[in-house]
Amino acid sequence: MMNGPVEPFKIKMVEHVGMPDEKRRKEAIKEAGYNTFLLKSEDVFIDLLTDSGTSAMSDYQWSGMLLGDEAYAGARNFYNLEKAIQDILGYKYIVPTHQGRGAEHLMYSHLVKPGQIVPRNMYFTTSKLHVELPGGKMVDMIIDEAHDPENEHPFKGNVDLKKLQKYIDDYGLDKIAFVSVEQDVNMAGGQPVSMENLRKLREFCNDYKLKIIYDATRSSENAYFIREREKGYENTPIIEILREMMGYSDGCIYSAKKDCLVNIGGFLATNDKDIFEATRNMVVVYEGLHTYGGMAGRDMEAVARGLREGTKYEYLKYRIHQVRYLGDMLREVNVPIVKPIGGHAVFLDAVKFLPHLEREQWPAQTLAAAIYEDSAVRSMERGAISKGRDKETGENLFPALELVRLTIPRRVYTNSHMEYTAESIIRLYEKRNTIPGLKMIYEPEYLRFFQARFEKLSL
Ligand code: PLI
Repeated sequence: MMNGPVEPFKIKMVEHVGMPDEKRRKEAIKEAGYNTFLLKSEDVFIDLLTDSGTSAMSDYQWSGMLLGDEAYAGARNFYNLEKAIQDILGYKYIVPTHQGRGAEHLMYSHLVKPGQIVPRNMYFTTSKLHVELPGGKMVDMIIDEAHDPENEHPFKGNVDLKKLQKYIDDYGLDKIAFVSVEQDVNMAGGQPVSMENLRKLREFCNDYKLKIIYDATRSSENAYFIREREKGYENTPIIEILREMMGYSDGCIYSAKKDCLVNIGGFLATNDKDIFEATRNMVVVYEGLHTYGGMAGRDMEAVARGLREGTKYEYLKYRIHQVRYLGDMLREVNVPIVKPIGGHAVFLDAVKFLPHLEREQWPAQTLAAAIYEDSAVRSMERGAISKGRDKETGENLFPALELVRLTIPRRVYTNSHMEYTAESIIRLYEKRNTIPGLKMIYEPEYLRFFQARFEKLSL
C-alpha cells in the first residue's frame, strides 16, 4: 500500500553512497569522539544530521546558477532575490548574509543592549549565542505543552502571553530588547505556531510598543501546518498564509539553507527603516557588500528561485508527509518520539529511550552515536549538550527535552531510506538496556555540541 503523497518530482542525477561495515562504523564513531558532527561524510550511509544546506536543488534552480552575475556590486541576482522576498514574505527591505547566523549577528547586535533580555518561543543554539554576545539573555516564553514530548497540542510552538507579561512585569519594559518568534520551532521538535497566536502576540506587543522579530527559517513549513490544522485556512494559498504571518512582525532573520532548498545563503528582511539602515551599514563590515552579503550571485539566484519553489503546496505536502512516514513507523511500535511529528525532523525522546542513563551520561549524545554504530545513519543530539552551560553559574543546563533529531533533507532520500532508518532504531530500542552512556572529555567554549568529544563508559 502507498504511504502518503507521491513525490512531486523525478530524479535526474544521483550520488552514490557506500555502506561502511560494522568494524569501520565502530572505528569511525570512536575516532569522532562519539560526536556525529565529527564523522566524515564518506563514513555515513544516510545523513540525517541536519536539513540545513542539504536539500537537492531543482533543474530550475541549477539553471539559475548559470545565470549568476558575479559583479561585486549590484548583481542582477540580488534584485531577483529582493523581489522574491518582497513577493513571498512581503517585507520591503532586505539585507543578504552568508547564512542565518550572519543575519542573527547583524540583527541581534543592533537590537540588544547589555543587560537586556529577549523572550523567545524556545531557544535556538546560534540565536541564543548571538543574543548573549552583545550582553543579552534569551528567556523562554513557549507554552508549557512544548516541553512535554507526549503532549499532542497542534501548535506547540505557540507563545504563552502570560509568560511574556511576567517578563515585562519582572524586568521592566525597557529591559526587553525585542520579542523573538521562531516558526516551526526547531528545538521543540519542529512544532508550528498558529496564526491566531501570532495575531494576538502582535496586538499584545502593540500595547507595549515592543518589536517582534521572527526567525522565519522554517516559515513555509509552518504555513503548511496552519493550512492543515487551523480553521479558516484550509484552502488558503501558502503564499497568502506566509504574507499574513510576516505581516504581524517588524522583521525577520532567515537561514535560506532550509525552506529555500539551497546549500548556502541567508538574509534579514524588515519593514523598519532604522533596522534596515543599521544592519545594511554593518553588513559591509562582517559579510560583504549589501548587494551580496557573502553569497555569490549564483547562490542568490538559487535562493530566489528556491524561496518560490518551497512554497508550492504539493511539494510541502510531500515533504511534511515524508517526515511523518518515518515518525509513524516508530510510533506504531512505541519507540518514544516527540508528538505530534514535526515539520523537518523526527525527534527521539532519549531519556525515555535510555532510562538507565543519568543526564550527565548524555542520553541523546549516546543514542545518536549508537544509531550510527548500528546502521551508519547519522543523526544529531538536541538536548543538554546543545543547551550548554548557564552563562552566570557555569553549571550544565538540563532542558526537559533531551532529544535525538532525525532530520530529513529536502528532496534527497526516498521512503526506503526512511524504512531502513526506522528498522535500525527499532532494533536498537529492542536492546536498549545494553547501550552504555558517554563521558565528555573535551568541551569547547562556544556551541560545544559541534566539537565536544566523548568516551564510552562501561555499563
Ligand atoms: O545555520 P545557519 O547559520 O544558516 O542558520 C542558523 C539557524 C537559525 N535559526 C534556526 C531556527 C536554525 O535552525 C538555524 C540553523 N539550524 C541548523 C544548522 C540546524 O541543523 O538545525
